[in-house]
Amino acid sequence: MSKRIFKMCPEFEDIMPDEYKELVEKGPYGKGYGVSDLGNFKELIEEHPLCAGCGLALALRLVIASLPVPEETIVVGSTGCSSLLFPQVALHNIHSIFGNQNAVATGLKRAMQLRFPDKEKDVVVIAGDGATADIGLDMVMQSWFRRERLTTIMLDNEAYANTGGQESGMSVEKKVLNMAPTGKKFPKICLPEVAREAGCDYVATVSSANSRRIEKVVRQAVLTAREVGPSYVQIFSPCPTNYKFKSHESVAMAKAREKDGTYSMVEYVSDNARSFLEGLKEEAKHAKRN
Ligand SMILES: Cc1ncc(C[n+]2csc(CCOP(=O)(O)OP(=O)(O)O)c2C)c(N)n1
Ligand SMILES: [Mg+2]
Repeated sequence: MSKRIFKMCPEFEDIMPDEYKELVEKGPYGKGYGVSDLGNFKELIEEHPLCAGCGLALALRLVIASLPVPEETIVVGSTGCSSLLFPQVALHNIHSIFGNQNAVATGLKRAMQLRFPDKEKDVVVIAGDGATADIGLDMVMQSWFRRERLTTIMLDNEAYANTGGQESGMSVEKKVLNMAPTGKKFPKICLPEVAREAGCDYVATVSSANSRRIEKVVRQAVLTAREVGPSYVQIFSPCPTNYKFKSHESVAMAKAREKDGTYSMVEYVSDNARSFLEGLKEEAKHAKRN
């Protein structure tokens, strides 16, 4: 199996920027890296186009470091702030039209199963709250009902951030945003509960300030999708630009919302997923002992 998922076209080598070459050479592939290894590999080009203090950029870096097998993973993204980042990450990724991400991921996963019947190819959707909970909700929920073997990760900045701050279903009640001047009229959608009821075998929420929990839940979600059924992870990713706080306050903001319970941290695991994940833990313990 090739551990190098990105290759530079030799004809372009002399014109590609140095940091892109570095991304190809020092990507996170094949070494079993985790979040504590961030800084020892290159997952993202430094001069990415997101705002200073963007909680979503931090979340994405942590997700990349948490994928169980990045070299065998394909990320399906959608329009929004994260789509500006994807061309610059060291992962196979595909952009889908806003809202279509779980439909595109379904086709991709099925094609991968046909093309590589002896390999596990993890297909992971990473999209914003608008793409997941509003405009793409139909495709997202239908993929859960159909029990597609996908992991859906929402980067929840509680707004349509990329288009200047409209409210999304995930915005908090009464919140006034640049383009929601009278304040939101209904509460935040409880998508984790919707995911559980729609048949996801593993559901978890986490904040971008909690790197260890991101590592744990992303791994469990991807492995559950591989072996059991659909999984959903929702990552609170504070947005300094639209929620109007200072860029250096982003991590504190995530921690505060986690602590005061205004962003609830939940984990729902089906019986099948629980016995599968417990089996994995037992195997790991056994491997450590021997
Ligand atoms: C089919 C379609 N509808 C609408 C848009 C406009 N649009 C681009 S990004 C965006 C908002 C994205 O919000 P979200 O998914 O929360 O991502 P964020 O930018 O907040 O990360 C919208 C409405 C589009 N590009 N394509
Ligand atoms: Mg958003």
